[in-house]
Amino acid sequence: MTSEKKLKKDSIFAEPKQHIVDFAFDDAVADVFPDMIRRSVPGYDTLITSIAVIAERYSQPDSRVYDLGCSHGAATLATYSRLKNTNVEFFAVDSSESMMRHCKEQFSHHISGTEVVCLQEDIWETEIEKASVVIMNLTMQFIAPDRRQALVDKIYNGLLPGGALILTEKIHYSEPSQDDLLVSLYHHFKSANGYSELEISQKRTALENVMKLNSIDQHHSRLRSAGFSQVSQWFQCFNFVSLLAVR
Ligand code: GEK
Repeated sequence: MTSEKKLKKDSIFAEPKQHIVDFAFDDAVADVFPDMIRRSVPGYDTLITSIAVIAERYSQPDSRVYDLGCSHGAATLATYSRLKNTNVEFFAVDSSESMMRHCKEQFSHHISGTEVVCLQEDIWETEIEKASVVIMNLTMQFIAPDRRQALVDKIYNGLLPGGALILTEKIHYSEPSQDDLLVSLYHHFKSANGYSELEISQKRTALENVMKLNSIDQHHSRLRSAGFSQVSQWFQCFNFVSLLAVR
């Protein structure tokens, strides 16, 4: 888990903006990310701790663990702390230069030498091989929907038999009244965490073109089409779920 003690407060959308530009993982976001993600993702710390527990269960000797869209590297760090005395290799991948800078800085406090390979690249460029565990914690939602099946296929092909993909996503419900309920509970969660109505609505607009949500059924069928033999939902808090897919 991240050790950043004093989290810089996220106030990116606190003032009224004339033009809301598409959300980007730039310096401003990367600087406040640990605060933003905890106040915006219900159960984030539980997710991180539990991902490490699941990763430990599925890791295999002489294999690799990938964290795709690692941001500050929280999932890698938590997993590394459970597996550091094994011969598992870690790959932390993020396309954002700002995120990768923070990630390397985080790792420098906790990890000696070059035990985690940090790759600042698009997931599309990442060669996934000999993987026992692939973590995609809240990243698939930022991948173009028409490329998601190809990405899941690529992850499946890079996993060893018995290897696991841990996939956490914000989801939408196809039944409108259910979706409205979960979205409104989620907004209530954000306002309980100190975000104003203005912040919630401006961020929502900024994310509209960038973050495209699937339903849980779409995630299940994509994972099944790729060939995963077992797909289990192990986490849900409001409209955030996490799936464990085993090859
Ligand atoms: C955590 N997993 O704290 N290639 C590489 N990275 C990407 C791509 C891409 N195509 N698209 C988006 N990203 C983290 C949280 S945040 C979730 C993940 C959020 C990266 C992007 O730069 C960002 O760092 C991350 O995916 C998504 O456990 O902010 O809601």
